[in-house]
Amino acid sequence: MKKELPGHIKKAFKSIDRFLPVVDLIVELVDARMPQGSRLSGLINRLGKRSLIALGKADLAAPQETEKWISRFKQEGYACLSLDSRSRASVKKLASVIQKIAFEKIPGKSTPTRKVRRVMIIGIPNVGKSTLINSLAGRKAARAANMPGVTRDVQWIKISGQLELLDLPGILDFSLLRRGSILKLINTIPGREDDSYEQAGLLCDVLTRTGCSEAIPGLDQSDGKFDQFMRDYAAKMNFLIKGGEPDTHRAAADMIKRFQSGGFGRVTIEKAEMDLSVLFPDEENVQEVPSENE
Ligand SMILES: Nc1nc2c(ncn2[C@@H]2O[C@H](COP(=O)(O)OP(=O)(O)OP(=O)(O)O)[C@@H](O)[C@H]2O)c(=O)[nH]1
Ligand SMILES: [Mg+2]
Repeated sequence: MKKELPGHIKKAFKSIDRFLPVVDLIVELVDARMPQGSRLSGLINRLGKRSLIALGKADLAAPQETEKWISRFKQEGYACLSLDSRSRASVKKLASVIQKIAFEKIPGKSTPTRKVRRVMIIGIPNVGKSTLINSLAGRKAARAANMPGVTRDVQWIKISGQLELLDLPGILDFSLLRRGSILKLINTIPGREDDSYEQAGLLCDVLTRTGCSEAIPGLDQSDGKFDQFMRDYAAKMNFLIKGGEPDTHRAAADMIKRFQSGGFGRVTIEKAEMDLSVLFPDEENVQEVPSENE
């Protein structure tokens, strides 16, 4: 099935190409709960600029896994650090790394004479780009909210006399769109309310496959009997419909929301040593869709 990218994402691709010549550094913001699976590596490689990977929403991911991911990305040759945009210390650390790399001389290239350095923040929808920019700017310069597709236009935001940041809409390419249902679990793609039961099924399946089943109480004991597990979960949460029957639909919606907001603790669903196919087993069966942007 041929899929189209939404208009604001196509526009974002055009803005990236337009502003690329004046950009000194790209910050690739990924989700620390799924670092490789939320990367836009095809795009970043194509741009060929100096870049750094920030593992965002690190407060929602397992700290020891985040450390492993940082080592893995560093071994692969990337500058990399974790980020919790709600922590001043974490944002300050990123600010100083950005400042350092953006002003570093690139061997064999002349240093720009302008005193301002420009940084592009690139990442999938809802990963926290605008929140990061606001934290770096110390003011509410960009609109941020917990749903994908909030930023519709590009905007340069002045951080200091020396740094300007470009806020872009969230980007999805075709390889990421193929991972649609799993990306719904981290709210990159909006999940529909009436899909909740199916999504909770996927969540339990993914957590089991990736060795995180202990995150949701009782899941590791459920022996793959999902319907019964949801009935038990609903009863435990006191989600009941008339007659005392468990309201499994409400339970499923609650489970997804709770997972997304860290209510089951800090969970990294993609482990650093894990092959991407564990998380996306159907990937190679999906037909390649050519894209002007890939
Ligand atoms: N827990 C946690 N939540 C974060 C963090 N950074 C951002 N968020 C939340 O993630 C949601 C999305 O943030 P935005 O900054 O709007 O994300 P965005 O990447 O700009 O989204 P689009 O513009 O839609 O692509 C908001 O509810 C933020 O509060 C973080 O480090 N930790
Ligand atoms: Mg935004």
